Amino acid sequence: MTELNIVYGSLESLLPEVRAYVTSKANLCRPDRVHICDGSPAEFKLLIDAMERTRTIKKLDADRFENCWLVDTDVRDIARVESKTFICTKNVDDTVSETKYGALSKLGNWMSVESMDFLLTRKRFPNSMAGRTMYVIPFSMGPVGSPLSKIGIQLTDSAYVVTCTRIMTRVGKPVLDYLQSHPDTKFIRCLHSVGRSIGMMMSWPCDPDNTVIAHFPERNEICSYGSGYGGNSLLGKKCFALRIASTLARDEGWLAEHMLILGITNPEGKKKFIAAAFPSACGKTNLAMLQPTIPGWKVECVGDDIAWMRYDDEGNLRGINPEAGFFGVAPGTSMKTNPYCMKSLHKDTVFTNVAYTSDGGVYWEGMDEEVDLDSVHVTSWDGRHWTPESSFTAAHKNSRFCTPANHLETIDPAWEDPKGVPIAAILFGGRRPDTVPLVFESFDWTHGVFVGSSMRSMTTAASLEGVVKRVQHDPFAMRPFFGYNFGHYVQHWLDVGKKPNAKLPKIFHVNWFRTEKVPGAHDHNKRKERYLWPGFGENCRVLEWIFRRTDEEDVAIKSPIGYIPKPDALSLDGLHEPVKVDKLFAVHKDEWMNEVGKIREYFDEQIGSHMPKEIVTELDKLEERVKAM
Ligand code: OXD
Ligand code: MN
Repeated sequence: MTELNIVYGSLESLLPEVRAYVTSKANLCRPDRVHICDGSPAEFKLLIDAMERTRTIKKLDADRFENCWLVDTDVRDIARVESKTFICTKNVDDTVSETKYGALSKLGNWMSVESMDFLLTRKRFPNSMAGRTMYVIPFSMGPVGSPLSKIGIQLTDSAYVVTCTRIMTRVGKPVLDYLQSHPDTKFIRCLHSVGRSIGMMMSWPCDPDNTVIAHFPERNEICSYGSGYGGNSLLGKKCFALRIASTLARDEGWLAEHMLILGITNPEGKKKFIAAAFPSACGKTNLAMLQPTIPGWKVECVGDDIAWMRYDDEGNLRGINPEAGFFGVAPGTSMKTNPYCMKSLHKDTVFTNVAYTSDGGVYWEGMDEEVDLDSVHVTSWDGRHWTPESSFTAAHKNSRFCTPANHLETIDPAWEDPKGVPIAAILFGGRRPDTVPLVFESFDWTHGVFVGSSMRSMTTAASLEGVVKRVQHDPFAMRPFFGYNFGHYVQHWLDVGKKPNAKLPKIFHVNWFRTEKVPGAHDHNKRKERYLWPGFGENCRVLEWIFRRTDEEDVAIKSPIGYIPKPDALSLDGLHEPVKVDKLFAVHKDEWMNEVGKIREYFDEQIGSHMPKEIVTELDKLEERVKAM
């Protein structure tokens, strides 16, 4: 064991258990230096200096962007890598359901604890931090000290990861102080290294061929090697707040979900909170920050990606946003689609893989109103001169902004309430060009759990793999984030609904993305489609209907798939263009028979006997109702 070279902070500020963790991992990864993070401005300066030295980071024009930075990654390290992400448990069944016909599990990858330990401690991590600094980040997911919050200690050799974690979580001194005064607190161990890359001065070291992201729920540990990007490296986010937290939630009787939380207030001043699950890059951030177009309504944001929800003593399901910032997809974000977000991106923000303009600003696809492309040169995220005629995109499709939540004008006053906010409705949704109406309400909790289990959506660029646009199953929008066997997860949702005295939220499904064929239009023989619903700020019309339904207003009629708005119940006054309500809400027998078939095939192949009987019964009942149409 060698003496650690502590260059910032002191080992004494750490609890003995934390100190032992740091020491053992430092002895494995062999960093040159150890820095114990306190979250201070002085530390921020050191991080920026370190990244400027390696040319990792570029400062944006200070007149327009106060303390804003741009980072470009290695072109091979640009998204989450699902095939290299594993859950390691003693028994396979604890992680994945029984698949049929030898099919690979699409709901998580299992590896034995022993094999993964061998790989990590013998092949990946030894000396992986040589030449670099190991940062020790004490962080809290959720407000420090809230009964709904959890603590993590992340070790990383990436100053970029520290900088983003300072935005995305609560870090440093308050967490250390909390641990000192609550020495029995369990913490999640999070080890991250960008890996052994050639040349220590590389601006974006990574080891893509050997990347592995491992979770050990039985010992509350995460180990991530080889990637510095997003959910692969900001371990508080997907690895902790979803995969590990979902297993904690199963054991402790709560829910950790891939959901935004918003507060919505009607013109009479009545407020409710709604949680909504959509797959990655399907508009959670835009919905959470929505600017309503109907007069008198207000929407405020509690969180845009993750919700932790737990019953209080009165039986209300209360939710917190465990994060402290937004790590949102940049392309498509504009003054038109998300004005509040755009305004908050001018301060304390780190942009990753967006394009750079010659006047020191940023550009991405969709920002055409904001940037005068005639007067600036644009350099694409991968360093090429870009013009609107270029055959490649200026920003990477999965480029991101990382910005503090409290800079948002519409951040909800209760967003850091340690008790959380009471959830009145849960929405599931995806990108569905056909079949699925704009909104429907489930008949009851069990049916709602079935609706979540059978979600399908078009793929997006948030994952490195499977980028081709096709509709895939994405139950609960959690497909890449389950910490345990999906069949058990569904059972847990059913059990949550059976809690005595529970005031259960109503469950809905929404689809902003239904299209129709443009008559006569052909584009290289491809079908040309247009959206049937304007989306964005107009989605408040759907939220209004949901709000009224949570008050049991008589504004719904029964359809074979759930309750839909009565004719005229959806407020359409003031829409710029008329919408085709019939097409938006049509439930076609042939499409739904096909849907039932796809869901059955998927349940059968992927979940088999692990699927709770109640959910299979819901599928049978749906089929009967559709057949009877
Ligand atoms: C995210 C994702 O980064 O879901 O939030 O991929
Ligand atoms: Mn997400």
